[in-house]
Amino acid sequence: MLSLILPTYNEAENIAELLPRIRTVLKDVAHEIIIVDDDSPDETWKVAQRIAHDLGDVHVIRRVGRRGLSSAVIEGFLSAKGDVLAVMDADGQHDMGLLTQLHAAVAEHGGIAIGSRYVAGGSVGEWDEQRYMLSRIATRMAIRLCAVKVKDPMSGFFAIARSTFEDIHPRLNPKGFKILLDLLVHAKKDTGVRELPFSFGIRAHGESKLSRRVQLEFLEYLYDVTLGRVIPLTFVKYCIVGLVGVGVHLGAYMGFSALLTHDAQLSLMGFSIALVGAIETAIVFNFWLNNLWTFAHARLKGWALIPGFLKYNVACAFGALANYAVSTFLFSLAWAELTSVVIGACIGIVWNYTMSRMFAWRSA
Ligand SMILES: Nc1nc2c(ncn2[C@@H]2O[C@H](COP(=O)(O)OP(=O)(O)OP(=O)(O)O)[C@@H](O)[C@H]2O)c(=O)[nH]1
Ligand SMILES: [Mg+2]
Repeated sequence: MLSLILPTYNEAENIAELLPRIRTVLKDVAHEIIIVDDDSPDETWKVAQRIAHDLGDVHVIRRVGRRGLSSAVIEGFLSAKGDVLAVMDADGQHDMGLLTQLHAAVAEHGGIAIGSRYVAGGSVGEWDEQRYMLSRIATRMAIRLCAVKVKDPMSGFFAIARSTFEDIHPRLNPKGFKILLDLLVHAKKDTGVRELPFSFGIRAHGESKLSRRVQLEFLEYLYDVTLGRVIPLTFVKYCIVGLVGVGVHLGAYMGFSALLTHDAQLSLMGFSIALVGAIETAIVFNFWLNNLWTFAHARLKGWALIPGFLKYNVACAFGALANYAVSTFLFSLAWAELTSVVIGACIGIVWNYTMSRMFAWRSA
């Protein structure tokens, strides 16, 4: 039996057109169709549920509060009944005529069968030069990581034997868009893979979800499955935010001190006030960027931001105090303003790091 997963986000118009056509194509293959929708604002799930109501072999999973193509596909696979699992975009770009061949290839040989744009006879259709180049570069980088080499590891159109999926599943890192790549990265080397050519079509209705964020997630994924195994991505992001934060600290200090300088003179009091303003500005900035990027997977929203921000201030308090004490001390000894500010900021960072090593992660 074939279980076909259709991941959807804002595909209400497409799904209504697609389902009857898929059923015609698969009329001679025992199958079920599982639509996994991430609570689309255009209510794709509602349209799909209405259609599924009359059709025993169509099921809808509506995921609330979660987003992500890879994780949606995995959720579909996990709830499927078939011994062959397949996935296809729900926007009409994948040639559904190939479905029976993908199914037959896996039913006969096991492993994975890919609808491939980069083998002879396949094509990407009407992409502009920029998208084509980006895709080629990303594909080349991706191929290097795959345990099993293929021409199109980024295709969203493939079938996989249930047993192969179950074997790989515990090792998956379902971040972002590229579920096939993740399967090929974590597959056993001797997994049988076949590529069948197809031409990538034009989206029937609606908009692409291949945003800049998705592209950034792809780069993060590449890091995760290589260097990220030694140095976690979250730590690297935290350090990058910290470094940018030093720049913000300096910039804010210069702004505040300009306001407090009179007749080209900055008193110790003025210096202290500018410094406190700069330290808090840097704390606000670091909190904002860490919340947006470093810890995006656990992002605080709405009212939860307030206690989160207060706790973050407590966590930074010792470093901030060390920063303040060193900078004002140096300034009172008549050191140059900016030198005092930069040395204070560095001491604050070293202090935070040392305290963390000594008390929080003693044995790390
Ligand atoms: N459940 C779920 N489905 C998604 C998500 N993002 C994209 N999809 C679906 O995954 C499929 C592929 O997304 P597309 O936006 O078509 O990506 P693409 O085909 O690479 O890009 P285009 O050529 O611009 O269409 C479509 O059926 C989308 O509706 C998501 O976050 N959750
Ligand atoms: Mg598409």
